[in-house]
Amino acid sequence: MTAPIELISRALQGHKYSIARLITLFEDPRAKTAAIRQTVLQSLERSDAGRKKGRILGVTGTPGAGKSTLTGALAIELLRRRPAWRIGVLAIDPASQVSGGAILGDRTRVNFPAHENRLFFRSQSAARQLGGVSRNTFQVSRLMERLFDLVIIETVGIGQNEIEIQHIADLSMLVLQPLAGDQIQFMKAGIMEIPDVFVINKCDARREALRSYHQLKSSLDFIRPGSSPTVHLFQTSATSGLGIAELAEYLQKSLPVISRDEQRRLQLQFARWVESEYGQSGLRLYERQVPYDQLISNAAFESAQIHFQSFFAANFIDKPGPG
Ligand SMILES: Nc1nc2c(ncn2[C@@H]2O[C@H](COP(=O)(O)OP(=O)(O)OP(=O)(O)O)[C@@H](O)[C@H]2O)c(=O)[nH]1
Ligand SMILES: [Mg+2]
Repeated sequence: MTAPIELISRALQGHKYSIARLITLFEDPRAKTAAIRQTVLQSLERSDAGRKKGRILGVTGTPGAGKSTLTGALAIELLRRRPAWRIGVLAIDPASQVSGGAILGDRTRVNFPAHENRLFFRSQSAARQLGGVSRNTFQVSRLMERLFDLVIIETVGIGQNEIEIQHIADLSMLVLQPLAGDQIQFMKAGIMEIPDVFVINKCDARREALRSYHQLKSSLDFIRPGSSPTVHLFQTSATSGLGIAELAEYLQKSLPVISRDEQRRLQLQFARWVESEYGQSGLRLYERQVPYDQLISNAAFESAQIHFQSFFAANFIDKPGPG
């Protein structure tokens, strides 16, 4: 791989092929490729366009609830309201094959001219997935937030404890469909505690939708009493456009002002990375001797990866990690 300087400046201009190539670099979890990722992030930080970090919206929910369609509709509506924004969509694909942007674009039914560079799609295989995201989702999100004003991550349809997105996104949105009987399950899973925003999609089916709305509202009042001012509940139809403006209005106002605990997020994700690359023995080593608190500042996440690689090797000479 040649010096990525040109790639970076083209990516910052919205050139899709360059963005895709950079993302591929960030999908590689190995410590030995961390140096190049660090170079990329550092040059992004030095550039005016890349210095500002975009926000990350996590879209999760039951399979088939309309996450992709809603993501597409929201992206279009947000761009209509904020023409200067760039939006990157990262969809975690349950299928094991990695597909290009076109296929996802089709799936979301987003009708955007090919030369439109304010909207970018990427799908990521959920092979070796963890809680609805792929093991590389976090790494990729760190690149994408430098390239886009908003990154929307659509997770694989969630099950009982697949709420990993909460540790990556600034705001998590749970998409349900009317009368799916999801509510009871979510109560059990404790998943209702997580999302900042609840959406009942497919509200073109009016009667069922209304019933689900009230059911969810009373569940929330029960599980999260007194939470009404902070929990946001929307009814949408991604296909007819109903409620999309209200949801977009809320997101466009609230996303830019959310603050995040970056250090905590990086530390948690570093431990995740250690575990996925070096397994339990790596994790034990890390937990016994966490020397990384200082290192895992934003820019030095990759240095910490490089350092851990040799740290691990020194402790497990005859048991090298998969990296
Ligand atoms: N009636 C109606 N159908 C919808 C709506 N939103 C999505 N759909 C349809 O529901 C089906 C699933 O939509 P997707 O957007 O693929 O749902 P998803 O949650 O992304 O699905 P997975 O990623 O496969 O879990 C498609 O046939 C959509 O056309 C809606 O608001 N109303
Ligand atoms: Mg989908």
